[in-house]
Amino acid sequence: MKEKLQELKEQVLEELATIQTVSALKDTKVKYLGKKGSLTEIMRGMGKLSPEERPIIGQMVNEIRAQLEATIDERSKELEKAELIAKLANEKVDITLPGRKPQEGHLHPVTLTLREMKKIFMRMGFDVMEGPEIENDYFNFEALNLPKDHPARDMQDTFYITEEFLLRTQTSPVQARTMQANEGNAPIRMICPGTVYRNDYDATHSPMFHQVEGLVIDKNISLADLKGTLEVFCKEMFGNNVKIRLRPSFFPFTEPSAEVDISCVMCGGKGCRVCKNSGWLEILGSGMVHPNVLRMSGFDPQEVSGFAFGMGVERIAMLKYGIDDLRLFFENDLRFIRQFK
Ligand code: 2NL
Repeated sequence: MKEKLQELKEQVLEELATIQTVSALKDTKVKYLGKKGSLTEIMRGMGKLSPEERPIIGQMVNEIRAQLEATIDERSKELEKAELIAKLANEKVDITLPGRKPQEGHLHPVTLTLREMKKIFMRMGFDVMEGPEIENDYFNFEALNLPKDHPARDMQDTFYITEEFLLRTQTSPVQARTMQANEGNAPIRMICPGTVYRNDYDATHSPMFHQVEGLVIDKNISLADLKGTLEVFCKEMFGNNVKIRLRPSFFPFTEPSAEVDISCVMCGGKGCRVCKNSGWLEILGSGMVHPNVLRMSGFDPQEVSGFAFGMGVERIAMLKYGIDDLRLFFENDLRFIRQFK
């Protein structure tokens, strides 16, 4: 028995010395020291020994087991270290290689245009006001001189939420709210930029789009103030060479009303495909605030007057950048969007 144990010990130590990998080492450990390992087998046979031999052999088995375990642990540390060194040598990282750049984002062309529009009006002393996108019937229509039976309230082009609430079709309700909050006190000089919703979808209409509306109320405000203000805006936006013209029009909330055209930014007014050979491009609607609108929001039309205007941000952006389909703004095709970096 003693010889057998001694032999086994020598055999294991020899084998351990030749092992080159951590996984082979694990296999060897199982082979000799595991539940079904050789040393364990020998211990099982101890029942056959005489009572005098049993403690001696038992002690020897324990010593050998301890020695082998210690040797295996030692080898294991050596091999792990060697394997790590080999791995580090193989997987060397070249820190001098150029890094991978994260893709840089930028502002959307509609945002760029909106910011520019706001800046121009802010320089002229306009306040910028915001309001809710879910409006009630009163502020979206009634307060703007659009009574219950007015065709512009047609279910076909408005997103109603209930009888009472709807997605605002314009940003003018913000102006009505501001007028009422001011309790009849002039002056008011404000713009309200924001998202608006109408049930329309084609190359020049989207169900969600953006508007900038403006309102000035004070004593002695005239059509000349309207024209001068909008001319400054158009020149700042499209360059000093643009001309503007006012065409009589109709809006329920202004009287008189006018559409404002600019000389075509593509051909300079000679006539081209973009302006359909007219030399002019329609860019906004405007007018003198209707006395009913002033009265409903607490201003006396005998005391003050005002002008107002409204324009689509996407339309301005299309003219500024020469884009012919408004839907491009919302399709999120990066080949289109990235051109505005
Ligand atoms: C257009 C026309 C317009 C207004 C908006 C307005 C607001 C108040 C009172 C009177 Cl509180 N008017 N806004 C006036 C004229 C035209 O927008 O074509 N927008 C895209």
